[in-house]
Amino acid sequence: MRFGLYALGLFHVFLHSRGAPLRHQTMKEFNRILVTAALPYANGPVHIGHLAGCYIPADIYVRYQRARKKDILFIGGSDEHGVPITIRAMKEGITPQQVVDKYHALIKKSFEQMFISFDIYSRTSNPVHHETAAGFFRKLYDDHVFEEKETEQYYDETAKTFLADRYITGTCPVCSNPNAFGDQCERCGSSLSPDQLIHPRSTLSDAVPVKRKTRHWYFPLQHYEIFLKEWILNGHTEWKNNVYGQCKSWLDNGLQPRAMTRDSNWGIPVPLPHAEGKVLYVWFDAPIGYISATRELTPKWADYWQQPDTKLVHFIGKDNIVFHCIIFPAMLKAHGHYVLPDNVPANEFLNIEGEKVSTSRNWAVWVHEYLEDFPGCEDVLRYVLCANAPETKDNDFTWKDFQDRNNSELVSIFGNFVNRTFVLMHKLSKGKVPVWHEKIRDEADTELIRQIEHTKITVENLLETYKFRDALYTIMDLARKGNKYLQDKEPWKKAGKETTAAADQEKIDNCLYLCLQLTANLSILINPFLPATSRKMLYMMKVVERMLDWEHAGKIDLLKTGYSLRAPELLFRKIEDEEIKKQMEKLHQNSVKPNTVVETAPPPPEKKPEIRFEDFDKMELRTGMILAAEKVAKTDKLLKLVVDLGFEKRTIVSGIALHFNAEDIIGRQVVVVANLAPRKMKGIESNGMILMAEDANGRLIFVAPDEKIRAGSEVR
Ligand code: B3M
Ligand code: ZN
Repeated sequence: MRFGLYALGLFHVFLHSRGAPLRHQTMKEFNRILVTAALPYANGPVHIGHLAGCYIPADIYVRYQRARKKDILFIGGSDEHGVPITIRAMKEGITPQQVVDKYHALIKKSFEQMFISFDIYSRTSNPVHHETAAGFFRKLYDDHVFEEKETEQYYDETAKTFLADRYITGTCPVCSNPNAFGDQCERCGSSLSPDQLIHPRSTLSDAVPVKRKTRHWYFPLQHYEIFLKEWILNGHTEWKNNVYGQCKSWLDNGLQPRAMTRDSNWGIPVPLPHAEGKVLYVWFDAPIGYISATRELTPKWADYWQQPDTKLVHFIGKDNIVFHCIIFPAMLKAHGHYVLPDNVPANEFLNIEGEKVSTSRNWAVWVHEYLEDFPGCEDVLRYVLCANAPETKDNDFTWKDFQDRNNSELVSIFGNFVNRTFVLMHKLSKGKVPVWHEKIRDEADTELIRQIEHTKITVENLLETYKFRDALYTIMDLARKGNKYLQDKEPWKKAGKETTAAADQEKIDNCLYLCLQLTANLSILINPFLPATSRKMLYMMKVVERMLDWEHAGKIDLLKTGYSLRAPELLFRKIEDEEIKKQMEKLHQNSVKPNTVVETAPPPPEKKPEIRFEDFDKMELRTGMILAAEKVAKTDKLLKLVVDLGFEKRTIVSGIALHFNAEDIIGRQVVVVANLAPRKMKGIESNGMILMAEDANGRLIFVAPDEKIRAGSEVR
């Protein structure tokens, strides 16, 4: 077991080092640490995926560094701007302010109850944040960092507002989902831009949006490409593979300017004259929220943000990597006065029972509901989410695994060891810490002492390199070894006689002494992971919080001989099948089933009356090729085409502009109804018709010969 684990640990170091083992970490001396955890959108409660992805690892790291007496701050808060908030407000029929007030309070409480020990949990609607973010923008503006550009964007003439990508729905060009969003199709996962949607509609009014000119300030990311490449790809080879890989792919693909402002009335107003109706882009202001919250917390905030001996660490989920590794660092660099992150140990996603978490489908385990259903089991969730953390790849949470890990790891290994130790001490040593008899120390004792010392160092190395799962496993392994030691020594067998021989009593003493010291060590080691459990152990040992200082780990004189300890309390309770069954039912009952049909089943076709062959034969159908195509001015749907019919060229106006870009269809083979009477459309005479097939979702496909054929060939 042990070799397996160490081998794994080494393998990781080797992989991550990319030939320069921990170069950055060993070379740089830091005097203070600033830890941030992603600011969750205050548009809904937090679920266990959020905890596993970012808050639990961040909290473990912070608690560990605090135990090491490091100067460290842990910054969090709610992200209260952006489209997610306004969409939620629309859905609930309340104002954005009411949305953020409601969810900020709920999220904050969930974090507190899960013992996420922020030094501050702020919110981006605070005045100090508005001022900090606007000031940051203004500084970049004054330094002429931004490029000002006018572009065309979708505008809803009914709602009289520009539409954020999320506010536009339409048919997905990839999978034909009729309800895809302008930024993404949630059915097939394609990331989209609003222009790609077929039949775009505004979610505000259902109107067909029109293009309108608008002016915005762009951050020229491309100017930071060389710097970012050097800083990340050469300077931070120790970053996690998933993070490093994503950065590399962004950098390899080349960076583009990004608009840092939006047309909206919810957010931080752009601090410039003539910028009414414009706010800062939520991803511009949100990361600055870390700075604002630090300002709010301490007058010494600038030390943490501006002194180069600060170690800045961002804990986030994988969907936020580009913002924290590329865009925000480029902003900080452009500003010039700030430190850059030393690491961004992002996790992947946690799925639930084999399926992706979906808040819209309610396929999630909500933290506030867990806390209600499992009072007093906060540490159990912390344990399971760390033991099973999606550190290197997406992972799955299942209720069965939750139960197993509780019952056969926390209860049977950790809890059992501590409980047996206490019970035996009361039975065989009058409730007092026995004497240690060095002269009879045997090999098993020596090995256990070595394991205690060794575990401390291993856990330290793993935590410093953000391998929380392996660190937790190592600690559990030590408890496992404690159980084995106790089982092998069987102190209860030597005792219980009328008078226990002095030599036997000495053996009992040594065994209990070491088990008690191991218990004390476990309370220190497990403290960052399971803080409530650790406190329970302190209470049972009647020792003060200071014992949890990391420097005490690895020692075997933590509890002094003769010291009397309290009666044990169970650290963990068994979780019953019935409870798990209930959770499974809850998950399935409350969730909305996904749209399983990819193509909506078409309604029965409307049949036309029978025709005779002569009727059909009246049509002149011919193959053609599109030579030119252009959008008809002032229409959404019409394209003006020039089609080659071999013997002549025709102008045909076709209502396919919502489905095809003009430039994409030039050169296509088509079938034309060549003898259709001319019709005028928007002042253009159309001479013929292009045949299209249309599916139940309204998607149009060209009907064309499936091989190249001379233009003008007859179709019949
Ligand atoms: N609110 C996105 C998210 O919750 C965003 C994070 C901001 S961190 C500065 O995933
Ligand atoms: Zn799709």
